[in-house]
Amino acid sequence: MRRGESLKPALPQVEYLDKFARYFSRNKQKNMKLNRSLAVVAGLTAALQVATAGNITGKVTLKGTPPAEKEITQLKDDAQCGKLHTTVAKTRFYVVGAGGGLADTVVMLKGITGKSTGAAAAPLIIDQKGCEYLPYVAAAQTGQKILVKNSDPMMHNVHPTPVNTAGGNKEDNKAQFPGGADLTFSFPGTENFLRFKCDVHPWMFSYITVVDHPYFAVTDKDGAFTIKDVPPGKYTVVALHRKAALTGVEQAIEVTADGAKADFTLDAK
Ligand SMILES: [Cu+2]
Repeated sequence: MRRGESLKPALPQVEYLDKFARYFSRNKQKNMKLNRSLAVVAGLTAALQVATAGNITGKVTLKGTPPAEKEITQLKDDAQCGKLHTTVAKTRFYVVGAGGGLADTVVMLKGITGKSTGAAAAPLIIDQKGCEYLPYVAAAQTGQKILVKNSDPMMHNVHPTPVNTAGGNKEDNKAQFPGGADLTFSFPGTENFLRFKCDVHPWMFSYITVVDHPYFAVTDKDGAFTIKDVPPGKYTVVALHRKAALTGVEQAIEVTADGAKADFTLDAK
């Protein structure tokens, strides 16, 4: 073999590789353009969805005079828990704020199933502070993580007692030492006012309503609520309160791109 000949077969190969590189580069640019276009379309779709979804806002007002809240004497008499309170710890059955606004009312769309985004949602956080659960009333989606913290210098025992066992909700019971890791709970079935209790301190309760969609809110200290990003349409919205409306008070609403208003008046019982 003469010198030089060995290079000849390599030339077409180099040419081919070069062509391939140019072809790949062209297509890469095309693909990038396509990806950019798809991203723009996805962005527009998301923007349109947000633009057309509306918020349901409203206020829940209590009519009448509720029974007086009672001092939690067991808490006061507990050597450790009592000294964590500088004011009298009372029951939280009716928390009424400005203008008769009723706190701790769960407001949610009714009749929507299988729309939970709970698996991807930020966890609901419940704290144990001053030997009380905070908040007293909350709501979470099915499959959403519920993190329970212990901010107290003593042990608690976190004990959810669900009734929708047919829906897969399981009773649990975990001790939590001071400074211990947060405990995680999650429930696959819907349930109104799923009770959490503490076996160490028999006055400690929290009630978490588990919903199969993200369209719910809990009223604030003045009875106000906002249910965000509801797709336009006609719905039944229901207000639930442990004492004033245990089985719920309903009203029909229509949500447009401008949202909707839904005020409720509940009777003290
Ligand atoms: Cu406790």
